Amino acid sequence: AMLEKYNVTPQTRAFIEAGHQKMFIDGQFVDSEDGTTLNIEDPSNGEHLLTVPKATLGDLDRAVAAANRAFRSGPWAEMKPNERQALLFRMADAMEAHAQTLAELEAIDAGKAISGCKEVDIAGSIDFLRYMAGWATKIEGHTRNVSCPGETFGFTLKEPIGVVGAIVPWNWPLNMAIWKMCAPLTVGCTIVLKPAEITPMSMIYLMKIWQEAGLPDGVVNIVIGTGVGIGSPLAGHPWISKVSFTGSTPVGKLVGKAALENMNPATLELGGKSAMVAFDDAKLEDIVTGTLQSVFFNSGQTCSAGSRLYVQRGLYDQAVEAVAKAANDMVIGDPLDTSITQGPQISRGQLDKILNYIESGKAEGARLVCGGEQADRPGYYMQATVFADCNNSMKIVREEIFGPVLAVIPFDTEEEAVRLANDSDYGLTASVFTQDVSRAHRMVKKMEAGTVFVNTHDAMDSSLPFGGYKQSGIGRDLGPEQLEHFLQVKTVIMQL
Ligand code: TXE
Repeated sequence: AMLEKYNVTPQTRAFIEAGHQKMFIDGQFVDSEDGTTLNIEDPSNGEHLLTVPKATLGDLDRAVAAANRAFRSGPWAEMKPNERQALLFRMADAMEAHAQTLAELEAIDAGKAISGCKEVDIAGSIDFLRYMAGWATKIEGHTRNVSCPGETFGFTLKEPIGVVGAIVPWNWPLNMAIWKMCAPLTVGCTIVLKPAEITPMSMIYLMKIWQEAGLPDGVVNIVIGTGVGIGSPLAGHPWISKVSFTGSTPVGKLVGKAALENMNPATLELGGKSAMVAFDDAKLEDIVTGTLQSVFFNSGQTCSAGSRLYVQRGLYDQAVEAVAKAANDMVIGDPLDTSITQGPQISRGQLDKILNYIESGKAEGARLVCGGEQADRPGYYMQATVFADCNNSMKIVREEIFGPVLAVIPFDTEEEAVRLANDSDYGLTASVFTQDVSRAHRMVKKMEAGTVFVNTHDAMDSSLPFGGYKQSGIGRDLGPEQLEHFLQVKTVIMQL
């Protein structure tokens, strides 16, 4: 239905009209060895889009074996850092040339509003690949002034850790995969990546264009399948050396344990329930922009979304009114319509989860200011919703809803704001809204979160690390900090 209504690129049209797309192992587009498939649906109307292979354990083994071969021998293993850097830049250029198709496939598959998807998901991914590529020639060990007996020279080497097993979710399918792949590729690792089983399209297309750009066989392998079917076996696979995961906290714990069984480190980017704290002197437009960039962006399906808004009593009524207006102004529609700001939720299951939280918010006495219902159209659309007069004992304030649902809570003093904001199992991001520089600095230090924003929320940059405190995860993506997760340090002591 979408293809009839919108003028998509010939590549997008051909991709979907093919009716079936293959996964990518050792430089080949392949079906699963037993021929089984998964159905991919369009979340904006529930219609069938196409089928993809459902990998078996044998397919997974072949992918991991190919990644091992590519890591140890052949063109990738022999590539100099500056050659690898040049290749990564070519891969980024290819993404730029195909940005429109990538955005369309992502919008169709994940239900993303295409304008935001192009600006944030696709452009952000290209920027990050270029950012990381720059580090390929700048990986350094150290020489140390050693005091060993005799004449001794001591230094360290940084080496790529090996084959990386990556597992990513459906909320930012291309972007999260790029977050997982760029750092390992930069330092010379190879990858087996499992997209979420409901959103594999952009990764399949990316492999077509990366292969054309010159990515050698086996360096990146894409296996498609369920979490239990191949995600868990990938995380615990004996031939990988590192696990990198983004997804829910319960699954992250399973993945981390599976990695540790093989003594492999795991980077885990997990759930969140991030607090926005607005003082009386905050600018309303900053608060509104913060919600539009986080809890109301991407249909609220963002781990770092500011889903709890604490407002000091003097600004409280005005802030509730302002965020409710922002929520009411969200434009729901077809993902490919460039004028919309909100697409559907990813699935019936996620929509039902959100609707259950709405009921729980009402039952626990929160005041529904706007939204609160499934939107009246086909597909899994949810109205942007604001609950006011919430408190920290309510489920809608404690648990990750993963939808466009904001809970607003009043506070009186700075101490109270700190206590309420930190009263969460999660610690991914937090934000502070104030014109008082001293207070901003005090709050930054006190917030228990991997990222603290001031007068904004969910601003990202390729150079700045992103990751969680507390139950929001272990390790960091982005920035030079991420590179360390894919490097081993080798100590060399030479008796001269
Ligand atoms: O996530 P899962 P789900 C949160 C959000 C959402 C909830 C459930 O609150 O409502 O999680 O979403 C793979 N071993 N987040 O169930 O299952 C799975 O196939 C190995 C926040 O979709 O964590 C997919 O590729 N892998 C989060 C990936 O894990 C397994 C983003 C993520 O899916 C597995 C997504 C297993 N046992 C959901 N089980 C964020 N941090 O942004 C599943 N997977």
